Amino acid sequence: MTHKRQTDRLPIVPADAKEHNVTCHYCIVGCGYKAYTWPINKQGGFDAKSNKFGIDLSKQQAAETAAWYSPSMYNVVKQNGQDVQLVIKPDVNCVVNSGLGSIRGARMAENHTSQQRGTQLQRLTDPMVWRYGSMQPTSWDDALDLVSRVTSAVINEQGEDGLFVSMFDHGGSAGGYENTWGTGKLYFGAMKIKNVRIHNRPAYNSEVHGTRDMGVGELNNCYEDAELADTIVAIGTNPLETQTNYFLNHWVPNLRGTSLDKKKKEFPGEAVEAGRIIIIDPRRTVTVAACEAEAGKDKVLHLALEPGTDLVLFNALLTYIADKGWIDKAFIAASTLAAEQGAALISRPGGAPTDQPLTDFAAALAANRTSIADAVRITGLNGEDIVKAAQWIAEPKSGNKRRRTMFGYEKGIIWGNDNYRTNGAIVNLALATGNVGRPGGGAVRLGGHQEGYSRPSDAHVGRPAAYVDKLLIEGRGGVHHIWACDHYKTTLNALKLKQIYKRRTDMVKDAMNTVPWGDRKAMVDAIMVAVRQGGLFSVDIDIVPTQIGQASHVWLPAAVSGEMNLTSMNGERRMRLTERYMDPPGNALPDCLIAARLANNMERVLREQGKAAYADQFKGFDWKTEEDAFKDGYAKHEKGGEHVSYARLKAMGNNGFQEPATAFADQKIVGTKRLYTDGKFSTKDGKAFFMATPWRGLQAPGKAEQKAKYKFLVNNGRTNLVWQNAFMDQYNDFVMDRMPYPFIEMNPEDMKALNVAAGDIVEIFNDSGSTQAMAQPTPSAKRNQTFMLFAFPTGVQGNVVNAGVNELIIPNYKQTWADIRKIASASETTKRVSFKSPEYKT
Ligand SMILES: Nc1nc2c(c(=O)[nH]1)N[C@H]1C(S)=C(S)[C@@H](COP(=O)(O)OP(=O)(O)OC[C@H]3O[C@@H](n4cnc5c(=O)[nH]c(N)nc54)[C@H](O)[C@@H]3O)O[C@H]1N2
Ligand SMILES: Nc1nc2c(c(=O)[nH]1)N[C@H]1C(S)=C(S)[C@@H](COP(=O)(O)OP(=O)(O)OC[C@H]3O[C@@H](n4cnc5c(=O)[nH]c(N)nc54)[C@H](O)[C@@H]3O)O[C@H]1N2
Ligand code: SF4
Ligand SMILES: [Mo]
Repeated sequence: MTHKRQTDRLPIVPADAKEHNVTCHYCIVGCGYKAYTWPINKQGGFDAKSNKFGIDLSKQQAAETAAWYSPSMYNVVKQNGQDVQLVIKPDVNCVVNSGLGSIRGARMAENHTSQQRGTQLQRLTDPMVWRYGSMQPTSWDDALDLVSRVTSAVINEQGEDGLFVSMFDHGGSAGGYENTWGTGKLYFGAMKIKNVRIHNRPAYNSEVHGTRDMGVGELNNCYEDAELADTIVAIGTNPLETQTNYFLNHWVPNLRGTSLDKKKKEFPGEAVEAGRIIIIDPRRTVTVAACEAEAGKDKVLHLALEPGTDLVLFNALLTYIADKGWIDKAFIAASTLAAEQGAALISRPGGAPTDQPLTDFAAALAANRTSIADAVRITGLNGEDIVKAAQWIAEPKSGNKRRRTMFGYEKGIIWGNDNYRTNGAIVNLALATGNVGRPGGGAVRLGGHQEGYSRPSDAHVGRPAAYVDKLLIEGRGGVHHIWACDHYKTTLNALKLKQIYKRRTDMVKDAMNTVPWGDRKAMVDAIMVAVRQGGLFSVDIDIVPTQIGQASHVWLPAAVSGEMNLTSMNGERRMRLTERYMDPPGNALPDCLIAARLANNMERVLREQGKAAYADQFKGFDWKTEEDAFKDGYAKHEKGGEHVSYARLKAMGNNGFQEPATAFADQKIVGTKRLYTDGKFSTKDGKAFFMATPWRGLQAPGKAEQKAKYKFLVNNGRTNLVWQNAFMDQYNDFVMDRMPYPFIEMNPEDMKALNVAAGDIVEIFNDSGSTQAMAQPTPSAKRNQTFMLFAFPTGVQGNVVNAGVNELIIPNYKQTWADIRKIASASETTKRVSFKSPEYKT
């Protein structure tokens, strides 16, 4: 909001301002920040003694000074009921970001609620319930009583399978160890809920089954490895925009050659040079442009393959590298499944589909053998580039030293065609070249949110897990609890889900409208009549009114990181504690405490009904604070958790430690820099598996047909400025002035053919649904290949993603095809938006 506030001066942070450790609660990177708070009627002075920076501020500061903060890093908020000034600025001493902010994280302060400055007044302050035809505020007791009575009534009739749950599984914003534990203990401990899904996919499962089945956990390296690698292979990711400070603070130094000293120190006697990068993405991203600017074009190889064909490329690379003898034979022999076992083995830990065997190197190579010519035909790449990629990945360096290659992948393949095998094909390459568990290596997810998972076992869910959206569409279930996700904006087959969800929840609303609110028994009875006829009772636990929440009957207001103490870990497993630096708005509570109160209410209601044994299952939620949830969950259940406490984490500051903790020594938590350094993997005998990953075309049902029928690829994903479904940004003018509508990048010739000009609104439509976006001319876009911002409030890309998933119920958001037509010319709103290319030129 500050960009319109004509802010001409900001208060100096006084020397005695309170200081809190903060980990940015947005993306996986988890940059370190410091939150400073001090009374509203005070400010610091110029002299070194009276300001927090300890610097004489009357003198001109250098350009790169840390003694500075921007208007977006400032706000006036409540702390223990008092107005305080708040500054949240990047921490120069945090090894993750070294003082860098990003266009998302550096807005954390202005994205908190301030009554005084009018920011984020959309936040929910009280539980809200459907009564008298609209959402009305009420008390926690009243709202939770209704939720528990309806939930238990549905369970009494349909069993626990009648309770559907959508819940986050991550850290950072809307997650963290406290909150995954709170919700997990409720739904997987007290109950055994099977019809449960995760925020970003329609089932309760792993988005990277492939690598896990092979025995290779997906966050196995450390951020320093990106500085040490000879070659970085970036697959289906756009890290400048989506893992921003990891890219800027750890990849760019390698590409620039400024991490050579680190390399020399780590690898004495090895030839070292500036890093190279291979970027595998059908689209030319700003990451490609930035890498070319930083490393020089000769060190950047962009493989703009046909969408969804990554698997073929990896199989061809594996074949070529193996035939050249560039594999790491010693590593394969010591750390992966032995050949004689592999040939006969069809091993599927956890029950992977039968046609996807985990096996040994030789058997996998035989199954995956792909010629360069075949790869050229299917991927559309040229053969020289594929060979070049093989050389950059594995050709031995001078002195016959093995090349150190880091493989990082994200949603371009996770939400891509044949997720399981493509994931496996990447890990095949990394294992074959000995690049897991070693400096400068890694086969890793680059990540989305931070992580912070601590829950009782989910084994009862089974594999494949229930396709929850499909069941909701089929009319199953009677009650739905939604924790911090907005499927209306972020799921697949979204239009269909919305149509049915609205119909089912409206049935319950109509029933509720017939009963006076105070007559609880009559209310529950009326709801149950509607439920028996196919209605659905919906409870949304969120921080703002959401789109799916428009259908809900109860909203429960949650607190975010900083309004509560919260722990989570980043993409190199770095765990930190964000310390509570302000009050949540109104009566909002941490998610873990909402879960606990819900459990308390379930216990009370069940006891009333004479179900003592079932009621007893809801015991153990007598938490007063989020720290109680942490002690009950992480500290007791996670590997190394016994070494970790809030006090110890606080002392470890913004650098924290890397999980798992192995000891507490010299007043420090001892962590683990890299996984698998001993060459032992997460399998029974420690030997990693290779995977047979033969190509089977566009694999998810409906994809090939959609491709054949419609002209435009509707590739989709993220942009630097916007965080997720814009739940905060939709009330932030800085973002909304730039992005009033979601953009769709289009080739200018395609636009001409459709008579579409910059800023015009186009409709994107196919058999699954339709949506709209603002046309953004993009000269680097290939003909017939568009890219649309995902999950935006004013245009949901998921409306046109079809329902087909892979056999493990992983969605394929990225490969979507549709037709496009103009529906409106650029309005006053879009006319003032800049459509300049975001590429920077050198
Ligand atoms: N600015 C910003 N950063 C974020 C987020 C955000 O909302 N905004 N969200 C966070 C979250 S939750 C996540 S999961 C991550 C996601 O991080 P990323 O995965 O990096 O982001 P996406 O934009 O979803 O997709 C990455 C790329 O996949 C490419 N792609 C599409 N199809 C294919 C294909 O067939 N093959 C290959 N190889 N690539 C393909 C797209 O062109 C796109 O450039 O970002 C995190 N960081
Ligand atoms: N087409 C398409 N669809 C996609 C993707 C794609 O690439 N393309 N990517 C997928 C991915 S990777 C992701 S992560 C999902 C994102 O899908 P969602 O998780 O549905 O989207 P978010 O924007 O992360 O939603 C977060 C919600 O939590 C609320 N919230 C924030 N903080 C808190 C909190 O502390 N407590 C509570 N209770 N609520 C809170 C916010 O207000 C918001 O409503 O989208 C998926 N969908
Ligand atoms: S890069 Fe990610 S963690 Fe770092 S400041 Fe930006 S959003 Fe936050
Ligand atoms: Mo994500």
